[in-house]
Amino acid sequence: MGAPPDGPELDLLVGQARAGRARAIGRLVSLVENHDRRLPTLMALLAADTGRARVIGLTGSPGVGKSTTVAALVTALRARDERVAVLAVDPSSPFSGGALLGDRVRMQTHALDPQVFIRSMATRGHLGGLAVAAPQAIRVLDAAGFDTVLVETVGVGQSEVDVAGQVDATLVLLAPGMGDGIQAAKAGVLEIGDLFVVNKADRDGAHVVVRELRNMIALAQREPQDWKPPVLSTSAVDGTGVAELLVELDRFHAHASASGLLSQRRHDRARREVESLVLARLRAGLPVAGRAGLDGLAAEVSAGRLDAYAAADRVLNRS
Ligand SMILES: Nc1nc2c(ncn2[C@@H]2O[C@H](COP(=O)(O)OP(=O)(O)O)[C@@H](O)[C@H]2O)c(=O)[nH]1
Ligand SMILES: [Mg+2]
Repeated sequence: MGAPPDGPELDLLVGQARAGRARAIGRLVSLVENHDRRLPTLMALLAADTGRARVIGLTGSPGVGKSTTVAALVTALRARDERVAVLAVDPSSPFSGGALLGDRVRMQTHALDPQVFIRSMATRGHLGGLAVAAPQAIRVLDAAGFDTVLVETVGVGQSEVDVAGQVDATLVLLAPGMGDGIQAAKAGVLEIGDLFVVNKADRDGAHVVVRELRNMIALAQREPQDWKPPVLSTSAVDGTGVAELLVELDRFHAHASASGLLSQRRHDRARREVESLVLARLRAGLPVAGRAGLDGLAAEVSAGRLDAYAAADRVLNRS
């Protein structure tokens, strides 16, 4: 395969993105979002510049205060002179920007800061879904030289919206009076959180949620050398507890780097990404005859005249 005709334009964009130009970074994220055919070229150009950013995922039910916490963390990280990127991933929306517009308003104090990049991204319909789109977008931001990338996503516990597999550290947010607490823990949240934050500490019942979580975490089987997820309490609206949260995030990063957990996670992430690309390519490369015959085979299978394995073999021309 020769270079695409618009290769030079891509080179230019990558150069500008590396120099921190927001417009170029935004255009590269758009290429990811639109699964542009130049993505393989783009990823090849970026590869050597990746692996430096610290990627932190924030997850939790809608309304717990993820965006508010992101904004507060950006303020704290900027005070340390870090360059920060925010990626709000909306796995349900076919459009970017729409549902997350409110977040942009909340982020407006940062919108004029050239060292902060804020972007929302939709992933529905993406070839390979979140598993491919999020790591690619993160890679763009990483290569653009951001020290920290904050990834906000809705929902926990569902594989499709699970951000845990895409980031270096997962922050699970809960809030009192949200039906969270025990319920959230039951939904598999305890396993994915590296840090837990009970936000809206200014509200009644926050300390109860903190206590419940601490008890549940204490019960979990863990090796002595393993990381014990801290449970913090914040009031993101006024910044209470955010400095402590950052201290714990730093402590986790140091632990993960030293223990090999970070490289293990990055390895697993790369493996999943390659795997989903392989699967997407296999799906796209299905013989036309096989694809065309799918409905006919489905009819045979549903009528009980053929089993699904034999049908699959026929699609793959194995029988
Ligand atoms: N009382 C209180 N309200 C908060 C706090 N943090 C966020 N909120 C409010 O909760 C609502 C949802 O916050 P948002 O950050 O959009 O939640 P997200 O859906 O998880 O991103 C907004 O009205 C926030 O102003 C907090 O610490 N205390
Ligand atoms: Mg939000």
